[in-house]
Amino acid sequence: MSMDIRTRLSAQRIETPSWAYGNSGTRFKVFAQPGVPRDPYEKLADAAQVHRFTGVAPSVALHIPWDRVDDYADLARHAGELGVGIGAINANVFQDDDYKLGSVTNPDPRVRAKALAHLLECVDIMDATGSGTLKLWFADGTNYPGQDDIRARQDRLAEALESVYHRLGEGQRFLLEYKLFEPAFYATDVPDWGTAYAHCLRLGPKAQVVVDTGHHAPGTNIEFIVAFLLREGKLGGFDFNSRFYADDDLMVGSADPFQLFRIMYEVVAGGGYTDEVAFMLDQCHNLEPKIPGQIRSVMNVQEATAKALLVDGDALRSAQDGGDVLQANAVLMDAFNTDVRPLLADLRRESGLDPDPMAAYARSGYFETISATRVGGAQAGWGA
Ligand code: RM4
Ligand code: MN
Repeated sequence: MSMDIRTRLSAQRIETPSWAYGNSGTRFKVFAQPGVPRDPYEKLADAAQVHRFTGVAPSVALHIPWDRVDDYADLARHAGELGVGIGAINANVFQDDDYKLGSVTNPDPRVRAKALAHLLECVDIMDATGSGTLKLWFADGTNYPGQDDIRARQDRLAEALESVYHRLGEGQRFLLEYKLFEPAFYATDVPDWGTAYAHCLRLGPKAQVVVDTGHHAPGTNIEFIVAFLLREGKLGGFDFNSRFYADDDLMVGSADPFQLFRIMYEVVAGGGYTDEVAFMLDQCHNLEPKIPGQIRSVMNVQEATAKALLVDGDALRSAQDGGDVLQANAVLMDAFNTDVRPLLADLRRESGLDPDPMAAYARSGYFETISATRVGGAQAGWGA
């Protein structure tokens, strides 16, 4: 195996989301877990554990207002002391009564102004934390035909995105996220990659699309979207998770490791395995413990990446050029069917980590400590 694969794997960076460490659940019930953080400082401490045992998760995405603090520079300092940094700032314009009929697409200009002010506040937080990425997901849409004017809502969206775009500073960008449906059940304002792409294209290079792997209709070929966006320079990053039915937010690589491999293959083949593309997790651990849930997820992304890097590009190209369908498919499957766990264990050993992050975390006693010390106060949750 080429040295190059090992170096590239060691350089991987996967961002974990602050909200994965808080309590979460379905619309029916949130099950509290012992030791769950009470504030953003404690969430960062948990995220630092994921980095400590995997070595490849050095940044943490924040969600505002879930992670609102008085002094963001202080929060960033705290992160630095823990050996991690602040990653993407996720705006939240979906949990205020005012947003019932939409945020930036709301027919009421007062509500639109309020939503825009929040998005701009998120850019201020980027300035204070040194974050380069703003992630925008809009729950906006309508439930009934005729409820609002579909085209007018696109105009309002475009106007807000333009204001945010012009507020971005040097080295800052926004990633526009799409989602097929939910909470809107009739017409979602940014339902698919094409809509997100069109808005980003009009604005310029600081606007890119983020692919949340749980946000498509069943059967959608996500790797095609990845290949297309990369080719156009518009793939800004991923929100990784797994789904069986809708936006399930399960651990990435758990439902369909083959799909994750196919996605990572297109990333690698399309030149997207760089710092320009953000590999973020967007997950909730409703049943399983959260820190090991994140560690497992990071490892799943590493495994898919290792397999993608193992694809023999020359053999693939010559099979493709020769029209050898079976051989081309076999080259890809050979890589997918390779057990990369020994390679990753070896790489961890080389960088001074335990080869088995799950076991090392379990042995560390961290869970016992937080369960015993984090008592009193309100546990963090997703605020739903
Ligand atoms: C949304 C979307 C966003 C995430 C929230 C919690 O469905 O995926 O990226 O921030 O959920
Ligand atoms: Mn997402």
